[in-house]
Amino acid sequence: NITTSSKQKGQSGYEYFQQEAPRLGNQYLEDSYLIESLKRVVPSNYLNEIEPDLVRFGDRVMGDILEYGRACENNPPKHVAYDAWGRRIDKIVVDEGWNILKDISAVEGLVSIGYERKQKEFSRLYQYLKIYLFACSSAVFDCPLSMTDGGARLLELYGDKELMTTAYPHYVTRDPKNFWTSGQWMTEKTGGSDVANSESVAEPRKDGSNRYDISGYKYFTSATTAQTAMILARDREPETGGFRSGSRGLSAFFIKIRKDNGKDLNNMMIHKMKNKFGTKAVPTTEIELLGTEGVMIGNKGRGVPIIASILNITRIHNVIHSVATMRRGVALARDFAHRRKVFGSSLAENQLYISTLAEMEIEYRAGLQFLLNVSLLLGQSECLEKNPKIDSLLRILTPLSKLYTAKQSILVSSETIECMGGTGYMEDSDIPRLLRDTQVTAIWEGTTNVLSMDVWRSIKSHNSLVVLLDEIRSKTAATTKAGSPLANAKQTIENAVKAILEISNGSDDLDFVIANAKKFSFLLSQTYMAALLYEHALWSKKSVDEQICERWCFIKLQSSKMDGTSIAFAKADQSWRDLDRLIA
Ligand code: UCC
Ligand code: FAD
Repeated sequence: NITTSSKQKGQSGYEYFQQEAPRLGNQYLEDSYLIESLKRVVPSNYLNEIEPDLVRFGDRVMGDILEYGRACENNPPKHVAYDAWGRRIDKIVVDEGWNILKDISAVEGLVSIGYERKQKEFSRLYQYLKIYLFACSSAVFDCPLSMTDGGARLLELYGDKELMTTAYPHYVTRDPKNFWTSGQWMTEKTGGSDVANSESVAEPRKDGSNRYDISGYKYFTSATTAQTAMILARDREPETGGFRSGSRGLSAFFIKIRKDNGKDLNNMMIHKMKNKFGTKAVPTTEIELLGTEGVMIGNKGRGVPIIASILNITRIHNVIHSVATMRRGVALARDFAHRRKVFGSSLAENQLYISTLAEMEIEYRAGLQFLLNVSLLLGQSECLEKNPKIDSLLRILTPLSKLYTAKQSILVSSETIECMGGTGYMEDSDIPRLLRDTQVTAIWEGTTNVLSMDVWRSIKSHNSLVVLLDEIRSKTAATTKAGSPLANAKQTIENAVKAILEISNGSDDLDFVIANAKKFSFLLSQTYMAALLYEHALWSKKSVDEQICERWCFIKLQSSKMDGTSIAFAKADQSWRDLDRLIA
C-alpha cells in the first residue's frame, strides 16, 4: 500500500504529477537483517533486555534526533574570534541542537553503556548498536562520542587516580549536566599520518607539580566544543635537556579546553574554523597551544602507543558510521524503488535497478557482519579473561574493518545518490550529506594506506595473520552439500586463504609488502567477511543468506581470477617501480 504519487494543481489550473518522497520508519524494526543477526550473536537473556530500548531508540532517531541533526546541518558552527569591542573571545557558536544532542547522548548512555558493562561482554555491542542507529540522524555527533569513548578507554588503561576521579566519571555519566566530551588532537601541519614529526613541546612546570605548559599548532581539532582533549607533545629529555625527535620523543597529555570559569580558553588560540567538504555540523578548527596546561598520561615517550588506545576505539566507531551510512542509503533507495515509476512500471520491478540495489544490500550485509564481529571481540577483550587470540584478532581486524567499510560506504552512498536520480543530488533531499559525511571515513583515524601498513605492523607484532586464517578456517569448517551455494563459497574461501598464504610468504621483500599493502588488506577483509557471511548462512539456513555468501565470494574473491596463484598483485620488480615513478 505504498503511496507512489499524487496529482497537484499547478498555478495554471492543470494538475501535475507529484512524486512521493522516500520514507523511513523505525530504524531498528525496519532493519530485519540486523534483527536476525542479533539473534545469532547475542544470548536471548541479553537480547530480551536490550531490544525494547533498541526499538524505542529506533523511533527516536527518526524523530527529535533527526530534527536536531537537521537543525545543526542548516546552522553550521561559527568561530567568533573577537567581540564587538575588539576583545579576543574565541567563541565557537553552535546550533542549540548540537548541545541537545550532547544531552541526549548522555541520557541514552551512548558512551556509558560500554563502561557500565551491565551486559558484560555484550555491552559494547549494545552501545555500538545504539550509535549505529544514531549516526546518520545526528549530524555526525557520533564523532565527538567516538573520541570521548576512546578517551574513557585511554584513562581506564593509563589514567592515574587523579584523572580517574576528576575526568573519567564525566565521560561515562548519564547525567547531561555532568557529561563531558573529549577530543583527540594528534594531527599537526607536519603530518597526520606521520605523527612522529610533530612539533608541539611540553615544558614541565617548576613548581614540582605534574603539570606541563604545552605549545604547538594543532592543525585539525574536531568537536572543539568538547571539555577536554588528549594530545601529543614532546617533552625534554633529562639527560640532554633537549627535545627527543621521532615518535619515542612524544608523550600523551590530558588537557582541559577551557579554564575553570568555562569561558576562557586554557592558554590557546583558535585560528580558524575548517571549511570542510562534509561533517559540516562538527566544529573542526586549527588551534595554537600557547602554554596550555596539561597533565602527562602514562610514561614519558610512550605517547603514540598510549594514544593508539583511542585510535583502536575510534576506528571501530568509524566502522559503525560507515555501515550505518550503507544501511541508510539502501533503506532510502529501496523505499524509493517502490514509489518511483519509470517506463510504465515501478523501479522495484526493474531488473537492472534491483540488481544495483542487491549489490548495495550485499555490501551492507557484509559490512554489518564485520561490525557485529569486531564489536563483540572488543567487548570480549575488555570483559573476559585475557585471551591472546582475541587480542590478536582485534588488533588486525580493527584496521581491516575500518579501511574496508569506509571504502564500501563511499561507493554505496554514491550509488544511493544515483538511485534517487537528480533529486538525490539535491542538498535539500538530505541525501548528498550521506556521501559527504562518509568520504572522510577513509581519511580521518588513519587513511587507507596508513591502515594497510598498520595491518602489517599487527602481523609482525601480534602474529595476527596466523590467528586470522585459523579463525577463517574455523568459521567455514562445517561442510555442506556438494554443489550447493555454500559449498561453492567454501571452495572459493579456501582458495583465497591459499593465495593469502602465498602472498604473505613473499613478505620478507619489503618492496613487495609496501606495493601491495592495500590490495592485501582488501583481500584479507573480503575473505574474512566471506567467512562471516558463511557463518551466518550456516546458522540461518536461509537460501537468501547462502546465495548472498556465494555471490560475495564470486564478486570479491573469484571474479578476480584468484585460483591460489593468479591474483593481480603488483610485482615488486624494478620495471613496476620505474613506471610508478614515471607516472608520479
Ligand atoms: O582523525 C582524527 C579524529 C577525527 C575525528 C574522530 C572521528 C572518529 C570516527 C567516528 C565516526 C563518525 S584523530 C587523528 C587520527 N590519526 C591517526 O589515525 C594517525 C595515523 N597514523 C598512524 O596510525 C601511525 O601508524 C602511527 C602514528 C600510530 C604510528 O606511526 P609510527 O610513527 O610509524 O610509529 P611506530 O613506531 O610504528 O609505532 C609506535 C608505537 C609502537 O609501539 P612500541 O613502541 O611499543 O613498539 C606501535 O606498536 O605505537 C604502537 N602502535 C600501536 N599500538 C601503533 N599503532 C598502534 C595501534 N593501532 N594499536 C596499538
Ligand atoms: P598525510 O599524512 O600527508 O597523507 C597524504 C597522503 O599520503 C594520503 O593519501 C596518505 O594515505 C598517504 N600516506 C601517508 N603516509 C603513507 C604511507 N606510509 N604509505 C603510503 N601512503 C601514505 N586529526 C586529529 O588529530 N584530530 C582531529 O580531531 C581530526 N579531525 C579531522 C577532521 C576532518 C574532517 C579531517 C578531514 C581530518 C581530521 N584530522 C584530525 C586529521 C586526520 O587524522 C588526518 O587528515 C589524516 O590522518 C591524514 O593526515 P594528513 O592530512 O596530514 O595527510
